[in-house]
Amino acid sequence: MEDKGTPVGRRVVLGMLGLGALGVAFGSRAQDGLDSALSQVAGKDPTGLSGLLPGGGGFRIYNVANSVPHRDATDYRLTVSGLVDRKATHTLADLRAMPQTRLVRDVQCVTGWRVPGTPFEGVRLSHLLDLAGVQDGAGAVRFTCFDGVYSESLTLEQARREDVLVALRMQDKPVSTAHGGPVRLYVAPMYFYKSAKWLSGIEVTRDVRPGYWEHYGYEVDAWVGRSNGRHDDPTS
Ligand SMILES: Nc1nc2c(c(=O)[nH]1)N[C@H]1C(S)=C(S)[C@@H](COP(=O)(O)O)O[C@H]1N2
Ligand SMILES: [Mo]
Repeated sequence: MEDKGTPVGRRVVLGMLGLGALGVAFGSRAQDGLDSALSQVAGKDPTGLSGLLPGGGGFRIYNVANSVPHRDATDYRLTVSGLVDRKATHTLADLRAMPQTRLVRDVQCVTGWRVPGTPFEGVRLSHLLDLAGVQDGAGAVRFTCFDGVYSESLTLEQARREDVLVALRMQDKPVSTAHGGPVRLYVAPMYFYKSAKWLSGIEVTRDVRPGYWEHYGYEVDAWVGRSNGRHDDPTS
């Protein structure tokens, strides 16, 4: 009967008992609540006006799922699987310990909005692929998300570009929950739908498997300015 309210209550209690950092625990819960509330409103906002709310920073917040479970340093995992020699499961600490690359590029959504000069920082996707050892016969990479709904894909050649990151930071701070934190993909030269939020799986496959929006007509090769019938200036 009281099960509904239990998870949050237990988290807070565990925070009090184990960590002793009561203010921090409450502070971060409150922030997450704001972030996810904003992302849920914005995801269903046909006017796009919620992109102008504080925290948007010129971005529209998109979420095709009804809700997104929160993950942080304690429970976040990124799996690398498929046609690889060494399957891997990386924690946030693992990813933070790897070489980091910072890129500053414009972001372009296929619906028209553009945000200039946005810093993204994280691990090159090519580094994770090298760690796993891509097998002969592999031709593509599929990305899955812990929202349980979204997916994306790149060819192996695209995935190995230097401007494709598994991003831990955006706008020079940790990727917020609303923007797909703690870890999102960042594909600098392509329309922003390629940059899967709440990234949880990297699967090396033989062929490209079209992602979520690509089933609704977006192009698989999503180069900014050279796809989807648009003529925007390139972003990378
Ligand atoms: N998991 C997930 N990733 C996603 C999306 C989404 O709805 N779910 N939307 C995509 C689209 S269309 C865009 S434009 C960007 C928006 O990123 P933002 O919400 O950080 O502005 O995320 C992309 N990645
Ligand atoms: Mo988009």
